[in-house]
This record gives sequence, C-alpha cells and structure tokens, in this order.
Amino acid sequence: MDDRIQALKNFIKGKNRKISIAELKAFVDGFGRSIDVENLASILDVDRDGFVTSEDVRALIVAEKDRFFDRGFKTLDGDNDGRISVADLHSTLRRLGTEISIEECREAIVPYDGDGDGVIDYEEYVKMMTRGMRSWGFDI
Ligand SMILES: [Ca+2]
Ligand SMILES: [Ca+2]
Repeated sequence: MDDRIQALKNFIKGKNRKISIAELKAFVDGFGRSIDVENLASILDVDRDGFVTSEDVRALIVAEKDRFFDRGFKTLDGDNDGRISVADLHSTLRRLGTEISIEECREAIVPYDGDGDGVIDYEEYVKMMTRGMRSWGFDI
C-alpha cells in the first residue's frame, strides 16, 4: 500500500492523535491535490488551536457520510441510470487516470454484486462503502 495512504489510515484509526494544520497541508500537498487547506482547517479545527485530531476528522466524515456516499455513487454511475455497471466503472476510473481493463473492472464488481446481476445498485454500493469505511476504523 502507498505510504501516504497508510499514514492517513494510521491517523484516522488513532484516537485523539493530533496533527497541526501545517502538517495537514504538507500531507495534502504530497498527494499533488489542490485542496483549500485553510478552508479545511476552518471546518476541522473546531477549537482553533492550530491542530486537528483524528476524532475531529472521523466525526466530520461520519456526519457527512450520506452526502459523501451519494456523491461517490453519482460519480461512479457514469450513465446515470441508478446502477454502476462494468462500463460505468471502467469509464470513470479511466477518466480519473487509472489504467484498468474491462476484465479487471468486471472482477472488481463481483465481490459486491450481492444479487449477481452484474451491476452494483445503490444498496450494494452502500454495503461496499460501509465495509470499506469499517476497514478504516470508522464506527458506522
Ligand atoms: Ca449506470
Ligand atoms: Ca447487483
């Protein structure tokens, strides 16, 4: 696993572990993303001491879970028919810059396709996301 992903996972799993806003900025920059860290800090650093704790981050993500799930589903459901097909997954991942074959997408869907119809409906998607978030230590 990518070191930065592991570091993020460790941070989220650790209770009450603090990072400074400056560290958070360095971390986000490391991903090459242009996230507005000042804005993020103003949301996360509730008591304005210049630090955010893993509990703050967890609380925010859990509070925003439904919106976060909804947005993710809409991103993945490329043709907007309410189901994530192999073609949806393939075109979305390619658009995000991931080199992946149709066959790999087909295999990726199988473990989450509860009713075996070859597409991920919203219910199956929520189960998949919930499982993923629990593996990151979120109590949901
Ligand atoms: Ca679709
Ligand atoms: Ca299905």
